[in-house]
Amino acid sequence: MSGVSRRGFIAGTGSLLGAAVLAGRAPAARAAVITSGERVPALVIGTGYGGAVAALRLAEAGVAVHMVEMGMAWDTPGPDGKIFCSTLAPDQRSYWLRTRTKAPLNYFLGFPIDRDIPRYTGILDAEEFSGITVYQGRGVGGGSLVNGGMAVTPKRENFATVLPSVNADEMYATYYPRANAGLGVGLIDPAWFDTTACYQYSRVGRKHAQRSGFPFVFVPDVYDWDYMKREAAGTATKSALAGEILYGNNHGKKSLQQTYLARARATGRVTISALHKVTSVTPASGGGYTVVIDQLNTSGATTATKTVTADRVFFAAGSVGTSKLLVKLKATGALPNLNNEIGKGWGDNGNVMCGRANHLWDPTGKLQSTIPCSGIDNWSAGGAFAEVAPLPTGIETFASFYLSITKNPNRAAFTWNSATSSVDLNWQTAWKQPSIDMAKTIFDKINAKEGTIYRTDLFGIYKIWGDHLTYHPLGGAVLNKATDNYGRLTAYPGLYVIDGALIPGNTSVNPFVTITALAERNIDTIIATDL
Ligand code: FAE
Repeated sequence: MSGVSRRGFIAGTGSLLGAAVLAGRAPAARAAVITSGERVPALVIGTGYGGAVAALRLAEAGVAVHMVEMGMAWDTPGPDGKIFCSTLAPDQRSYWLRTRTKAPLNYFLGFPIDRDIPRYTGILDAEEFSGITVYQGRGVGGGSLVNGGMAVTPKRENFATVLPSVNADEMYATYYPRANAGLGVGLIDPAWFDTTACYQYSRVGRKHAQRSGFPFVFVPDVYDWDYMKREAAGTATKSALAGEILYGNNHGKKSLQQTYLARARATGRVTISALHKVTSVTPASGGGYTVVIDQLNTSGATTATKTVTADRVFFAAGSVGTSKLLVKLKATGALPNLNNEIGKGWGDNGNVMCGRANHLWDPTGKLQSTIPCSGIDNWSAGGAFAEVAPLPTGIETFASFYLSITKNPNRAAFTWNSATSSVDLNWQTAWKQPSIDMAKTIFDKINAKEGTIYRTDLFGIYKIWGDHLTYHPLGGAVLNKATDNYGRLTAYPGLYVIDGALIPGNTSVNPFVTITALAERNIDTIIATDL
């Protein structure tokens, strides 16, 4: 990271100055801030899974890469000595430019739990469209900063519906294993699972699933399971066992900062500008692309606008970020020849949440690991895969809580709204009904068997279903439709899509392993044939 000026670093991160890293964590990716007038061989928009894979593999192939990330660097502790705040005490670090939290599970015992916070470029964006709130990570590491780390490879038999134009043999022989290795995926020790207090909620989930005849599966994760054992034993600082998840984990979780981005940085060819947001990409007169970038401060205001030239641009701003950019660039004439599939095929991975009220003799435990490790698989029979999710409130709730991924067939489209100069998404809340029906194939049966009922106090007053949100936006620049079969935007040589926007709305399980594996596959071909 030569050429990182102290002034530039501060401007780039917008972070409080302090110790560089927390004890026991690898240094996060540091920024050398991009300057106006620069020419870069490869510019990657966004630092999530797709972007991190592209940056690492391009750098390994000898290409200098600049990554541009609208969120913060998240490499510097705040005044409390921690980089990230806990879900139990959200502060300004929690939300992207909001003055009030917008917790996915926004009620408890019928009372709203959101609270006022200072407006800041926090880590979790609850982006509101008509009919759906889309949660996304903001910062160097993208969604890997905020997610549960559940690292699931779809069942082979479902792959043809996930990515119909992709050779499954290649994916399962080469790219899924490569992605799993690169992400540091591991499985909980089943013997420890059976005894530790922090997974009592999952064991209750297992018991109820099995008594109703549903297959119960352990789900791999990128959390360091040995570290969690030490948390439970009291020999390591608690993170998963201290309510840390939605707003970042200070220890234990292997986010992209610890995996792909650390390796990319170690090549010496990758630099990252945090708090920089790409607003335009258009062909440059002398070849390559002119990229316009706003530098932001921690209030979200633009402090500088920079123009750079890139030989190649990789759109890795996430399903929503990439779709919004491409739809705008096509509609406003910056990239008019993008095809008419741009913005289409967007889905919510069928996400729907619910809770069940257990009997008083069936407690789920007041200590709950924030990292889910198990699921109920009813995909082939009922179209639902339900993750047994934690409710880490610190008190006994007698609740079982689930995030279901369902085979919801509805797809939405992003369109340019010239009146508001912004991008709309035409999803409707009623489109979640198939997801609710599919989730009910599991939970109606369990409730009948156990003599239990749904919780009605977690998403409002007398509201059972969390049908207002998704954690898993997918699509908007679908592979082999908006792009060629490797993510190339063929009307514009040198422009690529390499993130969740490529996936047509559903992965049958949690999506980031598939996003990573697809990016590995596409960049292999792009490096071999285009560079
Ligand atoms: P993503 O990781 O979203 O990265 C895109 C990056 O681009 C972000 O850092 C943005 O800030 C940045 N960006 C956007 N627009 C711009 C712009 N104009 N200029 C510069 N930068 C920009 O994209 N998935 C799982 O598989 N397992 C889980 O357990 C899981 N749990 C989740 C829990 C939560 C609360 C959330 C929100 C998501 C969860 N996900 C989970 C979903 C997963 O994180 C998501 O699918 C991936 O992060 C998407 O990867 P992409 O590379 O597409």
